[in-house]
Amino acid sequence: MEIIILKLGGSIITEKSGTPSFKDRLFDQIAKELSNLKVNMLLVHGAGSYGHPIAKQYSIHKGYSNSNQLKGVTKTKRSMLSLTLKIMDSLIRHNVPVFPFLSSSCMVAKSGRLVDVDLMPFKILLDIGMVPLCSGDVIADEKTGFTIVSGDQIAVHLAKELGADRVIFGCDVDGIFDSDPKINPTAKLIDRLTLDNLRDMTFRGESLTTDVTGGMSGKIKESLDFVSSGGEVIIMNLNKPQNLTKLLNGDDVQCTRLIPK
Ligand code: IP8
Repeated sequence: MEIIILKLGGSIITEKSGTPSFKDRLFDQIAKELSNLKVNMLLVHGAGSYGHPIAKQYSIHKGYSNSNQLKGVTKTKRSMLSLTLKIMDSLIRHNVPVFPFLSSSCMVAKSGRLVDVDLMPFKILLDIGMVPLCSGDVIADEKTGFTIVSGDQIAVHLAKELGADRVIFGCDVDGIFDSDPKINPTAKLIDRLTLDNLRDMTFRGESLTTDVTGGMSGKIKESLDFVSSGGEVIIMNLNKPQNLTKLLNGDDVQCTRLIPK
């Protein structure tokens, strides 16, 4: 059966600004949709307000430099765990057979890039119909002691290693626009981007749109290899009810597809 990796962006599951807050009503809708899907699904969630502010406060993304950071690592991990639990609770309410993974327990990085990921448990559990759930996380790093690995990097890495057909990035915007849709009401959604378009955009260092944060160009950089080896990456809006269901049913959905040619 087809394997799909769904990245639940931090902006979809949390209120990004302010104190950590989970968008429970929206996520319940998503969980309901997930419960009806007939695909092998692996979920990776982002951090939003549960991870980035604390990580920044303690410079965790810069690696180990002093022992004061250790408290920040622990606090970030605790906060991320509490977010994972909220996601699990909603999935359980909707009878999704979720199986949580702590990324830091099965993944190691070197200078911020994943180098060692234990795939076996993911494979076994996917095979019997469970829905693995992991997240962007603070993980051990061979060079820097610890690092932050984004859910985007994890999603694409797992897709490559597990032979997934598609990675779907669930965001709070329809996809990639030709300008900032929040500033420019005539901004147009780009429905398809080929590898050539993508490399060009990434390597010129363009901000693809200003509204979708640096996170959008990170998704693209992470996706290049996967797309060039034949995988499909879709950036779509999970704020719109039934969008995911429609997409997976092959219906027409506003989104951006990253494709080889
Ligand atoms: O929100 C970041 O994951 P992301 C993880 O997917 C932490 O970039 C702990 C900040």
